[in-house]
Amino acid sequence: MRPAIGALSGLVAAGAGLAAAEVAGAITRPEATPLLVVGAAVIDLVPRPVKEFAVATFGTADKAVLLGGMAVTLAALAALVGSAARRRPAIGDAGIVLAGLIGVIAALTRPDGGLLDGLPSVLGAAVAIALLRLLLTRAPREAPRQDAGVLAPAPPPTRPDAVATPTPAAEAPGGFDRRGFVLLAGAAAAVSAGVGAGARWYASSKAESAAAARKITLPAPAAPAPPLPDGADLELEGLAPFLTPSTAFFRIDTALSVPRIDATAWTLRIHGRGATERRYSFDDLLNRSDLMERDITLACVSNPVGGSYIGNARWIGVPLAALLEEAGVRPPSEGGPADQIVSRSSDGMTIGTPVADVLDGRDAMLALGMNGRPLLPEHGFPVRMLVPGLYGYVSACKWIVEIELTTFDAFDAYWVPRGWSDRAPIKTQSRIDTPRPGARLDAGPVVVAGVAWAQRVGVDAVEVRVDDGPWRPARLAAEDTTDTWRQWVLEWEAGPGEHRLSVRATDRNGALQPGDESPPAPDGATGWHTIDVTVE
Ligand SMILES: Nc1nc2c(c(=O)[nH]1)N[C@H]1C(S)=C(S)[C@@H](COP(=O)(O)O)O[C@H]1N2
Ligand SMILES: [Mo]
Repeated sequence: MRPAIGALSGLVAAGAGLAAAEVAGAITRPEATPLLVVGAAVIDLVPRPVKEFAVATFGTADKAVLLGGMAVTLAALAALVGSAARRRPAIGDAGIVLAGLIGVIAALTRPDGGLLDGLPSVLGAAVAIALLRLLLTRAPREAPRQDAGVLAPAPPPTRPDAVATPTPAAEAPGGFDRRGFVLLAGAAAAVSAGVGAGARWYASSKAESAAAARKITLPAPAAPAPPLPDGADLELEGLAPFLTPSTAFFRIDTALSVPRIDATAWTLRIHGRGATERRYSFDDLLNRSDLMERDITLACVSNPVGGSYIGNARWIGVPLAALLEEAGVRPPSEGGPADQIVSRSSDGMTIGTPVADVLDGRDAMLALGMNGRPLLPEHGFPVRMLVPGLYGYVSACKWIVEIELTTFDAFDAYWVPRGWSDRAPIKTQSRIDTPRPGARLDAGPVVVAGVAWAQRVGVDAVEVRVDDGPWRPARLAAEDTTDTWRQWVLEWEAGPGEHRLSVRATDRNGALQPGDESPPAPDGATGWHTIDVTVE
C-alpha cells in the first residue's frame, strides 16, 4: 500500500477538484466544466484524419469514447503527480496549477466562452491542491532522492514516539497514520462523488425546466405537408421506415454536452452585407402565418457508402427565404452583395450556405418542429436550419442564434479550414438495408430492399446486381417529394453459395450514381453499396 499512497492521494484530489468544478459549473454554466471545455478544444483541434478515424471506428459513440479517454488520461496523470508530490509537494501544486490552467485556457477560447467560464477550472484546481496537501500530510513523507556526491543528512534515529513527527525514517508501522489517511481519503472521495453527482443533477434539472418553462404547442402549419402517397412506405422488415422516428434520427455535431436553450429567452439575429438587421423571438416565429410542413431527408457528409448518417423527417418551420426577404436580402444573381449565409449556433458552430440555394425556391427553412413535436435538444431545440439538397455541415445549423450575410471569400465556416469543401450538395446514393451484410439466408426467394436519394432531382431508377450478373431494375416505392429518399425492393431467387449484391441509382436527369469509390472527405462519399451474403 505504501507506494500507492501518493497515487491514491492524487486520484482523490483530482476527483474532488472535478466535483468542485461541477458545483461552480452548475452555478455559472454547466458547459464550462473542465472535462467538457478541454474535450471541446480537442474536438476542434484534431486533424481531419483523426476525426475521420474516430467517426469510422466509434460512430456516434465518439463523444463517449473521447470523454472516457480523457477521464482515464486524467486519472493516470493525477496518480503520477500524486506519487511525485509525496517526495516534492511542489510537484503536486505545479501539476494541478498546470491542469487548471489548461482548463481555463480551453474555457476562455471556446467561441461561446465568457470570463466566468474559467471559474470551474480555477475552483477545481484550488480544491485539488488543498486536498492533496492535506492528504499528503497524513502520509509518511518520502526522503527526496539524493544525487551521488551530495551529502545526505543523516537519517534521524528511529524513536518509538515517531508517531507525532512523521519523518522519512518513520517507516515503522506506527509512523503512518494509516487509519487517519484511509478515513480522510475515503471521506473525501465519497463527498466528491456525492457533491459532483448532485451538482450534475441540479444543472440538468435547471436546464430541463428552462426548456419546458412554457409548454410549447406547435400551431397547425398554414402549409401542411401533402399526405404521404400510398405505397411510399413499403413497411418491409429490415428496411428503414420512410419517416425516421426523432429518437432514432442520427445525431452528428461537435457539442460534447447538448446545448439546453430557454426558448422564451431565445432570439435570432439576421444581419450582414445587403441586409437590414432584424431580430426574431421564438414567439415571432411560432406565430407567423407562413409556417410550412415538409418531408425532408437530411444527410451527413461523413456518411460512408451504405452508412446510417441519414434520416428523413416531417419538419415544421418558417421559410428561410421569407425571413431573408424581410431583411431585404437579394440573391447574387439580382445584385445582392452576399453569396454566403453564415449561421451561428449558441455553442459557436459556424455553417456556411450559398445564398443562391436558399433563395432558389426550394423549401429551405428554420425548423421549429420535427415529426409533429418541438425539436429534441439533440436535434437543435428550439430552432435549426434545413436546406434540402445540401449536406448538414453546410446547411443544417442546430441551436441557431444568428444568420450573417457575407461572402465565401470573406469567411470560412468551421469545417472549411478543417479540410471539407465550402460547398457540398448531397450526392446521389443508394443503400441496401436488407439483407444485412454477412447474412446467412435460406435458398429461395429473398427480399432485397433499401433506400435511394437524389435530392432536388428525384430517383428514377434503382438497379441491383448479383455477383457478375446483369443489373436488374428494382421496384420503386411511390415518391413523396424529390427532397426525400425513396424506398426500393427487388425479389431475388437466391441459389446456394456466397453472393455479392450491389445497388446503384439513376436520377431524373438520367445521371447514373458514380461507381468509383471515394471517401466522405472533402465533399461526400461515392461508390455503389455492395454487401456479401451466404445462401444455404
Ligand atoms: N450547432 C451545430 N449544428 C450542426 C452541427 C454541429 O456540430 N453544431 N453539425 C451539422 C452536421 S455535420 C450535420 S450532418 C447535422 C446533423 O443533424 P442531426 O444531428 O439533427 O441529425 O447537423 C449540422 N448542424
Ligand atoms: Mo455532417
